[in-house]
Amino acid sequence: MEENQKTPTHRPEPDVANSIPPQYDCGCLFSGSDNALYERHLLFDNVLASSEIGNRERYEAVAHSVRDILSQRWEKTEEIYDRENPKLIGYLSMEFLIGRSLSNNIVNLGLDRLARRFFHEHQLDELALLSEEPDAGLGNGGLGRLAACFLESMATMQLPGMGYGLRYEYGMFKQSIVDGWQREQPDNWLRRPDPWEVARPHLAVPVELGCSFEVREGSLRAIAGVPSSLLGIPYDRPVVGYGGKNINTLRLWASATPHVFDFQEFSAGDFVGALAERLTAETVTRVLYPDDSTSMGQGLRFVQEYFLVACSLADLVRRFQKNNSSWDDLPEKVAIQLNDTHPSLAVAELMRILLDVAKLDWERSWDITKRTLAYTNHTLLPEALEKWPLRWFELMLPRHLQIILEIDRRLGEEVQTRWPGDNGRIERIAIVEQGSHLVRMAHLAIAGSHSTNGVAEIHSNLLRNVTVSDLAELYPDRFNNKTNGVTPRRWLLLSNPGLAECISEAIGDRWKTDATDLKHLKSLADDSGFTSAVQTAKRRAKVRFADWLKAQAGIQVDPDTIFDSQVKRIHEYKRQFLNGLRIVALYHRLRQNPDLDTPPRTFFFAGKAAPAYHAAKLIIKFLNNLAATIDGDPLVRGRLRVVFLPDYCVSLAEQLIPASDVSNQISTAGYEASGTSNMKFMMNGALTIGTRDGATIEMAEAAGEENFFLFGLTADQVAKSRGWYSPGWHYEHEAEIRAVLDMIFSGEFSRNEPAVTDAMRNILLLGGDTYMHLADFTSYMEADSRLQSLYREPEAWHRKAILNIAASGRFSSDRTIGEYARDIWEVRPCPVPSN
Ligand code: 26V
Repeated sequence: MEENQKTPTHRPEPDVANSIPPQYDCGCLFSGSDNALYERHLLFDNVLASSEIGNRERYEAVAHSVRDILSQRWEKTEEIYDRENPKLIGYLSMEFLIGRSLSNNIVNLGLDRLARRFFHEHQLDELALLSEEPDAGLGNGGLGRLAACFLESMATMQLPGMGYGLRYEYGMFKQSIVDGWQREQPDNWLRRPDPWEVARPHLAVPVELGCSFEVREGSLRAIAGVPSSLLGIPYDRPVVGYGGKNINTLRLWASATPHVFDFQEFSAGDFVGALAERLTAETVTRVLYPDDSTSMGQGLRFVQEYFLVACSLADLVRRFQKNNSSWDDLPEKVAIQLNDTHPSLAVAELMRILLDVAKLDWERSWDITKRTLAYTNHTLLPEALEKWPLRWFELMLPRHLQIILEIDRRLGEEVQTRWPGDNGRIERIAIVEQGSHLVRMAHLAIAGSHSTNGVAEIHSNLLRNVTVSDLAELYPDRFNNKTNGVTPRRWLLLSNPGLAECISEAIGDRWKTDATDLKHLKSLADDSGFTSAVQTAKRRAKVRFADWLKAQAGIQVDPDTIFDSQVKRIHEYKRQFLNGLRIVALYHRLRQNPDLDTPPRTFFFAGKAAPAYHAAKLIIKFLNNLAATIDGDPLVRGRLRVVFLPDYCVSLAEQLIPASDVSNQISTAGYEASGTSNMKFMMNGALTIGTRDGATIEMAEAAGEENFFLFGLTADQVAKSRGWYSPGWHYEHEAEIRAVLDMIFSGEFSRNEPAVTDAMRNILLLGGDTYMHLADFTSYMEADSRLQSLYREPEAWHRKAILNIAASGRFSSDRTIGEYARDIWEVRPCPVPSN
């Protein structure tokens, strides 16, 4: 029964695994005949002499050919949605971390075999050609990548879903490492035309603001009292579902001025003024904020958020009105999901539309708004919970402010009726924070929607019981959990073809669209033939990664060592420092006892620090110093290696994750909402060493804790020991901690850089060790010893790896989306029939 309950009602149809979908006439792409798509694009798109054609041009020609093939189907999807008028999901997100599209679209269209043959016949270097595509890095990390996985799942499950985001001209910055420190370079990913985007200027949307702006010294300044407007130009990208049946749309908005085409103004003489205005308007979508916790001081970010909301709601309302007549039907026809509070101005914007445009009364408007919107929370960190100054609303969105104040007044009344005289509670629940005059965006999102969800069980519980407990008590029925997931198409089929094939040979390929099918691998965990096939696949992925790394970065690593990875944003709570302490301890042990028999290891780190987050940048510096010291010590050569991989991005993850033996998920318990790289590693047969935090708890439960290396304090223990925890105690009483810290503080890893050592001493010891590194150190080392012992028994190791893969099906984003569709959106699939 329980099983059934959890099974989503919407299952995608069985896949077409590598058969060409009948609806495509794609022979021409790869035929080599005169009018083949590829040849034509190659010859005519760039107007270049054939001697000047390089891999970039070849990439573009292949991408355009694939786009030609999918374009009819994309059109058709739109046509069917228009005709069938199903309930539509609008997924609003400030971030979509898409990565590359070409190989993903080829696989999802079922063209991979043909493509491989084509590359072979044309003697094209497939890897070199694919890597001509820049990553679409329109996101910081987990939240943005989740949005991309969700869109892919919706398309695969034939759910009518549309992603709405911003077309940042500059995505997530490029990271390089200079002298161990992070350097940031702008990511000009649109420098060359992007074959996947289609501009739709005829669908542009005007956005009205209560003030004007000028750009001065790089920042946007408001000019009070002079209303202005912007134009949102949509750029559409295809989201190809696996099997290529439904092709949904990701619509990204670019800002422009509505006046630039105003010839009146031109002929009136202010040509230069008009162009300057255009530059100011275009500033709004110029750049993604590269900070996943604190950009609250930035007015431009606030404008970006409103711009996304205004454009996307106008678009959704326009679509709705095309086929529907009564506003009361809006919640039956549109479900809007707010990806974190970033688009939560949607509450006020939808109210404005219903009150001022549709002329409905307050009660009706409020009811429709709540039933249409739903909100997902992705973090409990107080510094990442958005609050915006009331003053900015006054300046830019005066009408929205009126509406928010009225929502707040009524909310206060509701609390007063329910808990008369409980003024403390009214204050805690209020949308506008007393004293600070800040608008709490999470409160607005919770009050103005019918669903609030966290992204893993533990996170949803903490959200409900701690972070917003008063609101949860007021609206208990709104709160629910939706544990995250990742798409098995990109994260297994595409990135690990060797393992994918080995799985399909064993259990067929239904798992590609029903990942719960992976459970059939469980019975093969003791099958020596299958175990050795998995082992071979891992070994090949490691060699492939090592070759790739050598070619890309000139870094040489040994596939015969344990590949032990921690890849994610650099944050104190994620505790890359703790991993560093473990490595120092292992190094120290070898120095004390060179004859120690330990399996050789390579530790990989990758991740970006917010440019203004000094402690995070220090972590990067320390890890690079550690790498250099260990590299320079002949005593541990071939036994220990630390590699910091610069510029972590989706494409790098696709290479590294399949090759990893060990996944580190070691956040201070209670701080990581869910994690999603943990799931990708699990699907690829890495074993997890981690704390009981986020979705790792559910992953261990699914695979059996005996197949995980869990360690450390629980979230409960962390919270309870906050008051009396003392890192000094651990330093005094635990010999290995002291040895490790003394080694670091002695400057061993940072010669002539006392500032680095001092800062580390402050974070780990003198400053109180907020994230409790020292409390978990010893149990981390114990878990690591268990891991080392297991690695000496390859059969036992791969048995556990298989049991992990077998249990990873639950962490497919298809399962997550099925739950959203059933519990929150109440949407059904709208299949686009084959021709
Ligand atoms: C906050 C801000 C604030 C200001 C400007 C830019 C910005 C960008 C992002 C954020 C929130 C980041 C929250 C986030 O990424 N949370 C992660 O969400 C993942 C997907 O649910 C989850 O797996 C991770 O545990 C969680 O840290």
